[in-house]
Amino acid sequence: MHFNVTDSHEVALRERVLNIVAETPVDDIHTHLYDPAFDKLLLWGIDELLIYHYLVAEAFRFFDGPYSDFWKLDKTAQADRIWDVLFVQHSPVSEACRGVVTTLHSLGLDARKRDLPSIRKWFAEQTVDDHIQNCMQIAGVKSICMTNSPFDDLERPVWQKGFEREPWFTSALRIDPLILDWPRSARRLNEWGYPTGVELNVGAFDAARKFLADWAKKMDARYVMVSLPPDFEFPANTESAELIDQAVLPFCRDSGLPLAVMPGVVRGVNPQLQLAGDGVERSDLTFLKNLCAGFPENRFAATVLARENQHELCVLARKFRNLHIFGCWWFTNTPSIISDMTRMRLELLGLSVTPQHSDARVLDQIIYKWQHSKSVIAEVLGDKYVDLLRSGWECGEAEIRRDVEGLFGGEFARFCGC
Ligand code: RAT
Ligand code: ZN
Repeated sequence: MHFNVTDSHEVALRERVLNIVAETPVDDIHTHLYDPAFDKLLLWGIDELLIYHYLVAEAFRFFDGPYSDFWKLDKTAQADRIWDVLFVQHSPVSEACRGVVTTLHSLGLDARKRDLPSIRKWFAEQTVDDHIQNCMQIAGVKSICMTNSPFDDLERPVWQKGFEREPWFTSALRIDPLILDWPRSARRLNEWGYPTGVELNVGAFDAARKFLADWAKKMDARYVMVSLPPDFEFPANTESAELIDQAVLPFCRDSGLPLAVMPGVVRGVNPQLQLAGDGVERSDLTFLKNLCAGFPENRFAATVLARENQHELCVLARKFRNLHIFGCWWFTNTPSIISDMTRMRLELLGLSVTPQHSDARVLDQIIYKWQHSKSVIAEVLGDKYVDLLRSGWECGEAEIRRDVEGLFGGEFARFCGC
């Protein structure tokens, strides 16, 4: 039976949801942004926006000639070429291109004039500290979780030297090289004072655990994170699986940190595209089921790259409360897919999910990534509350606010045990 609900009641409810979603500040739980102490590693401004690898991949579809013609250009010249081909010669309809437009518009710049030099001039007049505040305020982001890798030669020295962190920058300890390239990582661990051979044995696992403990402490990490290929298996007789079993999981249990896994990425499908050259394949999620079932004392967060995996991921989360689903990652971060995925997650899991993270690599991107995602999430939530209303359950303002706060960071914090 459907309750008799007037159209105006539904319109008002949708409007309320829209406003609450717009007003609710977000914990952005996965980005590639840095505290300003990392100096040039924190990317911002129009040229960085234009040479974002999502746009590079799109621009190359129009470029003729060797890839090196583009790569040999300096940053400004690369940005010029991308602007010309994706914004002047064609209309910027893709999600990544529209993102630049939304961002400029929200910063008060008129992109319609197609005047790149004057946009550049405006950015040149900003200071980084003010710009961070400005972007966070416009985006409604209250904290930014960095992706921090001790294996990154540019960021490691900053950690080693020490710095005072802005309180709104949190950290996730990223460990792809440790898991996916042990022989090289073993050599590096040795150099850094964690004696180990390349052979995996008790000593090697001890060294890896100590390394994780030291870096998680130094970074004050909220969780540990690794991206994985689509065919990743666990348990398995592989270095990666053994390291997870004997080093990462014990460390996570001891420290209480969740392990976030990001399966589905195929690195370097077209190496000529450099950072833009990674692809996607459907993952075998058996490994995740085995982790969740075999290690109930561990907590796992997951975002999966292939659209085809999203339904089974939701079902997996229904079976295992030590699994938290987050974000519409990378190629799934487009309005139509966010809409599908968020709908499916809410329908199968209710509110125990984190529907989105920004994955911003350029500070200014938090503006468009959140604006675009929030408008889709608000629409989906509006539908859900209206469905409830028609079924005989009305949610009040405070209840909706509570739910939305959960979706934008509260649930993840609870899951992490914060
Ligand atoms: O989305 C991206 O920018 C990718 O290049 C990756 O960094 C991905 O998000 C990852 O964290 O591996
Ligand atoms: Zn990322």
